[in-house]
Amino acid sequence: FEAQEQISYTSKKSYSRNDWQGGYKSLKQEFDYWIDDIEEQIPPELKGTLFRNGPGLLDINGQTIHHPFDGDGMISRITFSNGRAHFSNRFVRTAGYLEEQKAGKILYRGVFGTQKPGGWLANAFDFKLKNIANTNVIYWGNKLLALWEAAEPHRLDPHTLETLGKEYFNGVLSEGEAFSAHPRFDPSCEFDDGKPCLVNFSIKPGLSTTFTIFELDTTGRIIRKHAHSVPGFAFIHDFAITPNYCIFFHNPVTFNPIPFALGMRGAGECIKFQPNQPTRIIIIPRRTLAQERRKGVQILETQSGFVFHHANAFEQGNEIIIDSICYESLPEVEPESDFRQTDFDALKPGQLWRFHLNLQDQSVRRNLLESRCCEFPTLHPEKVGRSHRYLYIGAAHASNGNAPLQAFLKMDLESGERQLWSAAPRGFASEPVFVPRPGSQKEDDGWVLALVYDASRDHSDVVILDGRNFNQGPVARLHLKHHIPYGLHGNFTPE
Ligand code: 3ON
Ligand code: FE
Repeated sequence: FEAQEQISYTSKKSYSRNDWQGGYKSLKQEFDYWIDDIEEQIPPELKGTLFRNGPGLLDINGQTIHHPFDGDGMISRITFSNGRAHFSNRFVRTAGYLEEQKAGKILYRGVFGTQKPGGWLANAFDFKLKNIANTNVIYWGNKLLALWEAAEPHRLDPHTLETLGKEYFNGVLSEGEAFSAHPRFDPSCEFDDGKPCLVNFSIKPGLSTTFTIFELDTTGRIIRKHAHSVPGFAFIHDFAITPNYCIFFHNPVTFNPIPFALGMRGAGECIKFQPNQPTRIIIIPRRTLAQERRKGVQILETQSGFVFHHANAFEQGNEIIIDSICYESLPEVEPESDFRQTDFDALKPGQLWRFHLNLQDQSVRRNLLESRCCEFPTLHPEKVGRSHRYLYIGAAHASNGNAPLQAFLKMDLESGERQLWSAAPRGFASEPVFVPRPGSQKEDDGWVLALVYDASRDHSDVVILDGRNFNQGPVARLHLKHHIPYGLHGNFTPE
């Protein structure tokens, strides 16, 4: 009877937790090969390189890390040319990675609860950070950079993926200074004759929080840098830009450093969500030239909630409109719990909301765009900071409830149409990346590239969907010779 109950219980779900767990194993080997196991065909016009970053190690020589966000960064690279694709992966040789691999044990505490062996006494008063370079990878100004939000970027050789060292942008960044993992690429900067530019930020936490904004030109030079301070502790992972503004969601959280100091919890586990306090939306002008007589930093308020990722923002009349994935609260990482045992049903899903920020009367209005559990929103690169029609997002297979990502959702915000391609029951999704078809005019004319972990083979696939139509399934599915642990972010470069 028990066995029967088990079956009916799991058959309601689009996944089994055991399958999902398979994507959270270390990949210790580094590969370099042409992908030869391909379903259907790689579009011959698809030319360029997809770089992905994410935790490659979930253990250090058998000592398991407490949370995937603490895992050492590993870059995967998939290069497309003439209908063929090449794969390679390399760990970022950060100082901490090299030391720990040599020692064969955990030497650093992680932000999300990884501790050195030996209990709290062995961890107390150790405030060193290991820059794990695991969150994003960008190619900008002829530099390939692995990013982690609490410290400086690591530069890699784009051809060999060899780690070249830490990047300080000609000394504009100082030793240990953060450069977030969520830069935004402005396709046409109004203040630089319409040339593209990269906008990024850093957060310096404390009793008050300092936001620093960086803008880089196409040669990779930091051409603007300015800092602003706001009261209170902040944990801010992502932001959005418009031609004139940077927008941050200052989620209501407090930080209690004592369990961290005493070696009992990671710093990230000492952040407590405050459901009865509002979210403050911080709007920082990208330029503060006196003659423009712009208002300074504006702070608007909205409901409590937690946002990791924004899809996009744009200006419309007196408003800034921003689409973001909101959670009802920040799930607390319990020090005793194992992330592999996550009870998805016990957590609230991330959902896509649209916020209207009225700069005239400082009011905020919001409406739900999509109730399906989703995460990792993306769009056409030319639409960043401009009004967009389409979004592509990682999504759950089922239309309600919380579950791991198994599908990709295309949203048409004009017609309201949704298209879903699902890899369920045994496939697990990750961040999609939209690549415009060369010479295309329409916003959805391109491909959506993503890694999918296939539990049935315990390997990962590179899936290519047609951005115009998800309904006929992938254009091509490239089978890798191994799995890739669930990753975080990445980017495509046509080079
Ligand atoms: O806020 C302070 C400043 C700061 C930058 C204190 C602090 C120590 C917490 C801190 C450091 C923050 C860090 C290192 C954050 C790293 C975040 C990270 C590696 C990943 C975040 C991922 C977010 C999401 C939503 C991932 C979703 C994943 C899935 C759906 C699974 O596939
Ligand atoms: Fe992120």
